[in-house]
Amino acid sequence: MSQTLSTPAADGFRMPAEWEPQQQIWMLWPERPDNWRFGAKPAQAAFCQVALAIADYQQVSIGVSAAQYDNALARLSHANIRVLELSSDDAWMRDTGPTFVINAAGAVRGIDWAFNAWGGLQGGLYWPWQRDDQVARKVLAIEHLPRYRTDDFILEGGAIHVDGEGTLLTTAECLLNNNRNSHLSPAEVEQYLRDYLNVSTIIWLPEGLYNDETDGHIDNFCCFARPGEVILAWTDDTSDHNYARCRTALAVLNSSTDAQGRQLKVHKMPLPSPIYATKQECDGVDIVLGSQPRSPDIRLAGSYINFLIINCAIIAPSFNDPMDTIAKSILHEIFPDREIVMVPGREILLGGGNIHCITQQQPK
Ligand code: KQY
Repeated sequence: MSQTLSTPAADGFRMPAEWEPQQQIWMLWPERPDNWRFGAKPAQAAFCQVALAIADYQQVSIGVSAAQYDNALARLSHANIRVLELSSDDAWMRDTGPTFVINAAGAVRGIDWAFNAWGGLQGGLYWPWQRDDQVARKVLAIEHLPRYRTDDFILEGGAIHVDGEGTLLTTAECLLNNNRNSHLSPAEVEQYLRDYLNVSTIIWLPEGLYNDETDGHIDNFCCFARPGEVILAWTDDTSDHNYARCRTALAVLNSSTDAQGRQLKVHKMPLPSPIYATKQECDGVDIVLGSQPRSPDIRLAGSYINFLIINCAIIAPSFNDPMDTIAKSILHEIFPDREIVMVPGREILLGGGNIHCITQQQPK
């Protein structure tokens, strides 16, 4: 694995859309007891359900510590699943794994963004994060793929979505947050996105979903469905903290054109009813100074937008909510050529994210 000193755009590489053909999906095994209740055992079961659902369609590689290697291997026995020893600080492959880029000849490379655990010492979610920051490099080494490293630019994969045709969606709440790249102006942040992802149009939503621990990652709030079409989390409940966020985002999307000059079609995806952790769920999480406190009073950022597109299917979270059926039928209408597979998402949500956050697609 070599480090490439140029930038992807200069070398003719671009980030493909999630619906473009994929080689495999990368994941990590959850273990830390100050994030996942009861020693991460329920979370491990939830991650297994996600990995096995994906493996029905395509290859999955999952990184796990030496201590948990045998356990993960035994629970993920499937011809399409490869279990690899790979240390990390937690299990958010979307954010710590590489962002893959491709060129017209079909070559694949990876971007290894600097990572600071969603805000470093200014509101970050734990310390240290050194092993997480090494995940992208290790994945690219395993795959023998060239690596672009941005030592001076922090980004998590969940903070961006692209349409593969020059348009990027993100939120100012996250990417312009002082706890990420305070040394850069908004124009300089945009230049990094253009240079590394080869995009020409950047659509900034002011905020993501209310109470998202990541400072409003786009992947929990709004995503592309295909070029020219986006799906936005939605509520009509005026008392919901997300009410103003959704309307402001819709206004931005309605007044935006994408890189190809198209007006965006916006599909609304209803939010599940507000979700809170129970006291028992919170009590199962170790209390560690510097880690995210857990309380039954804190609304969790549950959203059906946090789904993963794979080659022939959509893997989406369900929340044991009547809205699950509606969300599934909306996804079915938007993606008629893909099977819609719902996997319980509550346990992953308790840890601070969902299916999109724990997966990363590697393009063909
Ligand atoms: O992408 C994500 N949603 C990661 C969230 C990390 C939460 C750690 N408690």
